[in-house]
Amino acid sequence: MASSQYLLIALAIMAISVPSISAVEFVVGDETGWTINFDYQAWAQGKEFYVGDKLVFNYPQGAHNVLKVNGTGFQQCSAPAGTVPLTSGNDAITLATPGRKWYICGFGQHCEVGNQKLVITVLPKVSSPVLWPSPSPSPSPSPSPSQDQPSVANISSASRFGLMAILVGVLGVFLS
Ligand SMILES: *[C@@H]1O[C@H](CO)[C@@H](O)[C@H](O)[C@H]1NC(C)=O
Ligand SMILES: [Cu+2]
Repeated sequence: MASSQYLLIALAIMAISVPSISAVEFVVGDETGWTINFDYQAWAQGKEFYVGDKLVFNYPQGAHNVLKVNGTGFQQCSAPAGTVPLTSGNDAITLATPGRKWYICGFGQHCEVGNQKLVITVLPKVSSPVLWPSPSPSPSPSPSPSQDQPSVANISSASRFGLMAILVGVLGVFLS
């Protein structure tokens, strides 16, 4: 029985560690893809985007594009001259930094009229595959662009702790 106990413990450790080291790929709009008249805010609702995760915009090439803009550009459905659009129809964007990210379609009135726009908030990467949540988020020497980052880190380590507690409980049932 000892070896199966080791296996269970190993599985529990993997289940705890994997979410923090693997990047998630989000297909924007899921099967609908990137198009007009879709509620991308509803799509983004309840999802947690972390640094290192990927957004994939799928659309028929030539029918749409993807422009990364700032908050003003998002509101006005405009991008500064010289903004290079993504046009492949299968555009993957790796979320490199935390904070608000805005994307619009630059075709015709797709953004203004078709509501083809997406805003998300990218959370800081969960620092390390830890078994035990660290008591405080790592101190950042530079001023952070968003004031809510420390509490976000706390929530994330709190949910990690919850996951760990569940797994320890399940493990206990197996081993009892
Ligand atoms: C944000 O985008 C707007 C509209 O495209 C542009 O005019 C403005 O310069 C941008 N602001 C910053 C801070 O980049
Ligand atoms: Cu479009």
